[in-house]
Amino acid sequence: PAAYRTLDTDGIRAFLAGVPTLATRLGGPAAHWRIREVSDGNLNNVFLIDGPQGGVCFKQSLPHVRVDPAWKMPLDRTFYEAAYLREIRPCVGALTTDILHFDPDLFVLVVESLDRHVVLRRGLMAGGDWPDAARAVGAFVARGAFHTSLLAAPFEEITRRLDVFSGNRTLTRITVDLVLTDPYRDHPRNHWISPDLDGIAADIRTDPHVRRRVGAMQARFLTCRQALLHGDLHTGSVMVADDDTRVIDGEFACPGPIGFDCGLFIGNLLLHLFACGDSAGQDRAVRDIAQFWASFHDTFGELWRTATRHDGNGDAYAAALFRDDPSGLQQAQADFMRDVTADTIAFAAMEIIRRIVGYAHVPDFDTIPDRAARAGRQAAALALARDLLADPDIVTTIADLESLARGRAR
Ligand code: SR1
Ligand code: MG
Repeated sequence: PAAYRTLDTDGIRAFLAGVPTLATRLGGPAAHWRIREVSDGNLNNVFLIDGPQGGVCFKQSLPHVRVDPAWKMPLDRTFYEAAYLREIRPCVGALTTDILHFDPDLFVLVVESLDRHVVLRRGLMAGGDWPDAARAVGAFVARGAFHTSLLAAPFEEITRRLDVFSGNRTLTRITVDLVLTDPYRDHPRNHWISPDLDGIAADIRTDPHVRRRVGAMQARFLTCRQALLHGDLHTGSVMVADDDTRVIDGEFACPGPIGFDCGLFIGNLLLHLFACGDSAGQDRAVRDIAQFWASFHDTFGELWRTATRHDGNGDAYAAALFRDDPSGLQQAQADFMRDVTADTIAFAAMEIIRRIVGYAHVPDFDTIPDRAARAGRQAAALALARDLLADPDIVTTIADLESLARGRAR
């Protein structure tokens, strides 16, 4: 758009001063506002602004990938992030941030500032422990997924919403390429730390069972419009304080299978488990996987039971079928969760693979100084991911996944 320009700190100051609600929130004269760049992700510019009365977080799309200016990209991602926040905030409350302003010409999104929080990934890498965080993320996924699924509301309402997010093609293309495809083909975007990984990377690419499963998961991601997904739920998309957890960065929001969000989160906890050298940290990662899953599973199940009891008007698993048949409902829920679990395990495996041999790696591994040790732990994580994809029966529950991973990471 003609009006678009990337704002520098002076531009940000003038922009915020021109939006009365934001200027009031910050307070005082604009010249006194402190503006700090905190861009951490691959895509956007992010700044925190503090004034005498309060703070805001300013995020702007760039016409390219932030970490690779040669990789051009449309600007619409903050539009979808703003739309996602508007949809999801009523379902998840303070498990995400409040949207304060969106500018459709500059593709600027302003949300509440979380300056007393840290990024969960960075906190875990520093050896920190947030015992309630994984449970909160599990509740976030359950509430967001349930309320945007056909279990919660008539298909007209649900599909109208999902259709909007089907338009998020720019970032869905990134996911299709970077997460679901590139690691399984020769591609210049792929890279890895050491020739020690050449063998396992080739194994993953050539194993016919892996290929078949990856193909099926590509189809599942693109055709199973089960709910509105966050779409990039790694540990860098979660901010934590001692008494608070928030899921941020919903720019990849799209319709899809619920197990995609679960798989990305669990996949990143598994990456941390393999990267983490100490046994206490590994135990915490396993605990977090267990708590995330229990919270997701129980919250989703309870929302579903409550909706059925109160004659909820979802068009799938309609209340009329199960209102007087609690054991039938229990069986239907078990069937549904079995599918979500299988998706979760497969997408977790694919997240592990793409974060080690694909384009976008994770600092959990990147900061291990000894390259041989790093490659050794990465090879163990890749071997687990390959086995999970090659044989769906190797692990069928999240509890089995935890013990297999814990054993392999020793
Ligand atoms: C070019 S974007 C690379 C990755 O960063 C984002 O956070 C997503 O995970 C994406 O796959
Ligand atoms: Mg992000």
